[in-house]
Amino acid sequence: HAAEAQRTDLMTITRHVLNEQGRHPESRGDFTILLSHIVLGCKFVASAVNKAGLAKLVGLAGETNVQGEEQKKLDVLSNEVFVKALVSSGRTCVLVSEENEEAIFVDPALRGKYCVCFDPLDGSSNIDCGVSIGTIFGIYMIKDKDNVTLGDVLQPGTNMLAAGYCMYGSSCTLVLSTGNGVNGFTLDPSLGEFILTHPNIKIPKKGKIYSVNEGNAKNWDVPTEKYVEKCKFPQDGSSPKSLRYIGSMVADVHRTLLYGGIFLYPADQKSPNGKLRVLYEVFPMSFLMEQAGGQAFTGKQRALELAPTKLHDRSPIFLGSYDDVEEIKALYASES
Ligand code: AHM
Ligand code: MG
Repeated sequence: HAAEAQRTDLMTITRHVLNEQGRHPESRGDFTILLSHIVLGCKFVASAVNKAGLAKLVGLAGETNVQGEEQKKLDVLSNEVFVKALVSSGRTCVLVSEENEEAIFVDPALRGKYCVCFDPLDGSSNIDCGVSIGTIFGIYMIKDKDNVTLGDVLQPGTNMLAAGYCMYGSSCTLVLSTGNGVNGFTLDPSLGEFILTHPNIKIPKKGKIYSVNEGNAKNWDVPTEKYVEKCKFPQDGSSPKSLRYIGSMVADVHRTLLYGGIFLYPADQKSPNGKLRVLYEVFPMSFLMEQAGGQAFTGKQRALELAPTKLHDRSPIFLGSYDDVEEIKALYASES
């Protein structure tokens, strides 16, 4: 009976969010409309990513293809699609994208109450070899949409209303939290719909995997160095952890969420604030981790409590299983 129900009673992402928002009837319609525009962007990017190799047959990025059309780079194209989808939803007043130096203030006639911070296509180094890449987004509510300023965008992550990512991998998976747990949806290409496949994701309390660009080790600080040493040569009789590093934050975080473990992009002598950007990389992923029962730490504080001062601020980040992040917190505490 359950299998039959699964096949005929499809829990699409729209249906799921409408159910969840039942608690807030006043915002129900607006958030659902906003989300459906984000989902549209994700479907477009999924389809473009699938054809990325084939696109080379008709023309390379920056060149003109046989139809005489300019070929846009995938990340530039994805950004245009998301910006247009979000603006046309009529539910946003300000957008922050990794691809745009400045915040985008939406035309007053099209303004709604939401602010969306996003990285339209993260993991750029993996595009040309067909390895998983993704889109990351975080959503805030703006108090006064008619007088929105840059200051409204630079909020701590604790004010975030919803966050998610979409991974373009061996399947296309969208993971979302509206502050009430984490759910995963897989794109059914034959339906063009995201279907609930991973309800109520909880990250294992402790993991067996660590994920870091170890090529930066010579520039690490002492706690990071000690932590990774512990992963490889545990002194408590436990087995060493496995190392997995894809180099796409979405894919590395997705694995961490499902299998447990820790993902780190620490500070180093060359990049004292690490590499990952607070508003559209660190915050959304930290929000999801906490919602799944894990933790996210910067080396100094709870990641969501950071107060960004600039749009493209960076921060070191350690996120994943509760117990694994506790260990890194202890190492930083003993350092100071
Ligand atoms: P990008 O925005 O240029 O794609 O960089 C972000 C990516 C993340 O997806 C990933 O976690 C990280 O950069 C990997 O960096 P590195 O190549 O330094 O290990
Ligand atoms: Mg990025």
